Amino acid sequence: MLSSKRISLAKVAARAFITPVTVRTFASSSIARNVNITLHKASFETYNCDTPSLEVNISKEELVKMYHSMVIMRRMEMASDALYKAKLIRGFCHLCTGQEAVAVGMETALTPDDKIITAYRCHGFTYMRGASITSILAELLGRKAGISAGKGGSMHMFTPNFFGGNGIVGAQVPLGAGIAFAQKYLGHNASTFALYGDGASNQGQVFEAYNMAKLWDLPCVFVCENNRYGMGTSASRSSANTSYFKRGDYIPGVKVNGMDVLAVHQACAYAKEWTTSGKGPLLLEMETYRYGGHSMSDPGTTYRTREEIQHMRSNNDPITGLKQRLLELNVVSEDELKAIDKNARAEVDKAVEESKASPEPELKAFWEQVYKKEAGIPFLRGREPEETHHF
Ligand SMILES: Cc1ncc(C[n+]2csc(CCOP(=O)(O)OP(=O)(O)O)c2C)c(N)n1
Ligand SMILES: [Mg+2]
Repeated sequence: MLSSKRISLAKVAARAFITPVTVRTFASSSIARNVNITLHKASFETYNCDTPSLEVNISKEELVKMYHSMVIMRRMEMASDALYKAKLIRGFCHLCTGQEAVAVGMETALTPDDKIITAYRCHGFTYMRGASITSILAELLGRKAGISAGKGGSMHMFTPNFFGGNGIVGAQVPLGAGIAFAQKYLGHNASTFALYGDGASNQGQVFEAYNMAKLWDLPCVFVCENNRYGMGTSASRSSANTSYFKRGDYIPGVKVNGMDVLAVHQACAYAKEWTTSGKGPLLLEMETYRYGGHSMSDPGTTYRTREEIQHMRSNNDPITGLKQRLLELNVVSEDELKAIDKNARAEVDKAVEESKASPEPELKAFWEQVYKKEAGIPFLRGREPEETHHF
């Protein structure tokens, strides 16, 4: 199964402000623009449903675009890491390094009508939903060019079809069910993907959302991004049942190799088909791994070993995995991949400079976009009585 979106390399390059990358095999094999790939048997494990197809028919352009997106995401997070260490990003900063395949594989299976909601590990999803790198970095820097129109702060990452930056663990899950309710109520042929982590999975509200979603057969895909830890607590220390894909009880589920972008793509296409065909909700568990600590203030090495991290990096890295496939399939050459890597670095460097050059928002921005003007709210309380703002 393959997304209907076909994005040419020229478009990838246009978005990236770079010279178009030429893919060697295109010129010589225009008859075979698509490739067939058989995923590993262990890519999926199911609970009360069929297995998503292991056969992937996908265009070479889309494969290269997946690679490009993951490389950009990795670079963008590395840039955020550096900006944080330079004390230009302050407060909390949660990076998704290692988890790139989830955001990329999901987006390539969806259309813009589908909605995604997640918590604070949201930079990659924001990029995939169409935000520019500059708008994401400027948001983290608290600058005017930030995605939330200059409000600043590391937690707000909204685009019209994406709601990220929710800081209360698990609270976005019932909101996701609510968005799916609206889609069903309004007769939209689309789904909502509501993401949460292994740490959030034990929140009572997650189960309340499961219940309502099944009761009303909402087009909601509950996606547990199981990166094995919630802050410094391993999944097995927080969850009595770590088979997150089975925890919907009356909701079928699929466990997915979340380090393989194509497995994620297949599972999300399957989930979209499932939920929009009136079968009700579905649960996906993405088995993934974060290379860094929980946030920038956590070195991430006190509750797990360096060997574990190194093992995941060396054997399961989503970018290296796709790179190997691209080379084996003769879709691109090593040199072409190197050019993509180099251009991605230049693109992110440029975005860093642009976002740093953006001014800080004016103080009055703090009072804007809290309530709709039409709501007629007369004032907003500050931290202290004299800070109360009257509109
Ligand atoms: C209701 C609530 N309880 C506790 C916290 C503190 N907290 C922030 S992140 C986090 C861990 C969540 O882990 P997980 O859901 O696995 O997501 P990950 O950070 O691994 O992406 C906790 C406990 C919170 N933000 N909200
Ligand atoms: Mg986690």
